[in-house]
Amino acid sequence: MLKSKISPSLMCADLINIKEILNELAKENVDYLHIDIMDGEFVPNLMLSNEIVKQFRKITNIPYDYHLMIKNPDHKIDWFDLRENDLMSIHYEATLDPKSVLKKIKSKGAKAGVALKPATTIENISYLLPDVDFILIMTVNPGFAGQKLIPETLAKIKKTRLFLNENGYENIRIQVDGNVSFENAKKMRLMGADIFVGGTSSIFKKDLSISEGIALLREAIDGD
Ligand code: S6P
Ligand code: MG
Repeated sequence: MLKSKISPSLMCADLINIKEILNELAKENVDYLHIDIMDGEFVPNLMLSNEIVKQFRKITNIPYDYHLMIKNPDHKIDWFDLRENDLMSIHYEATLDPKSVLKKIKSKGAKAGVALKPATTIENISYLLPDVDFILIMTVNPGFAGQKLIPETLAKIKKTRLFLNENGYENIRIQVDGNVSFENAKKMRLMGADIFVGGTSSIFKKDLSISEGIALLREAIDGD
């Protein structure tokens, strides 16, 4: 099993206090900052802008994990402050030519991911695998935080992990995003997920501190 990584979802953070939050996340050694970029077209919502998150680089060195929920990302990759060690995923459903967008992301030294809505399967994207570093399995419909897990997506994680292993892609990671609660994270890990996006159901859960949320998430993923 690949080593687990955690990626707090900044759209769920209290943005008024972003400086303190980023410092706290650095202290907790989180692996990435999950940055949801939405365009109001691919999903019915608008979220974090590339210009705003560019500013956050002044106060954090944590690599970014961009999740682009935008139509036709093809000519938009250059808009982003994309650095080596960052992750960037694009949705399979958002472009006619995902392969060339993935190649473009990799050409910048970042890791390229293909994100799948709940209805998209590993078979749909098998031709992309040579150009993919990770697969983002959405476990809710993209667009909003605070939703309920779509239970069928758990079996999809397992099916995807098996497909990857059987076809020589053991090193492709599986990221999960959407209602990654402590309880669900444990199940997702058992199914083969290794990058966990933490939102309102874990790291930014009401009535828990960030460090408590992270400790509980880590325990759920890698504890006994
Ligand atoms: C949703 C977005 C996600 C959310 C995250 C929220 O479209 O891609 O990254 O921020 O899922 O987590 P939670 O625990 O509130 O579902
Ligand atoms: Mg996301």
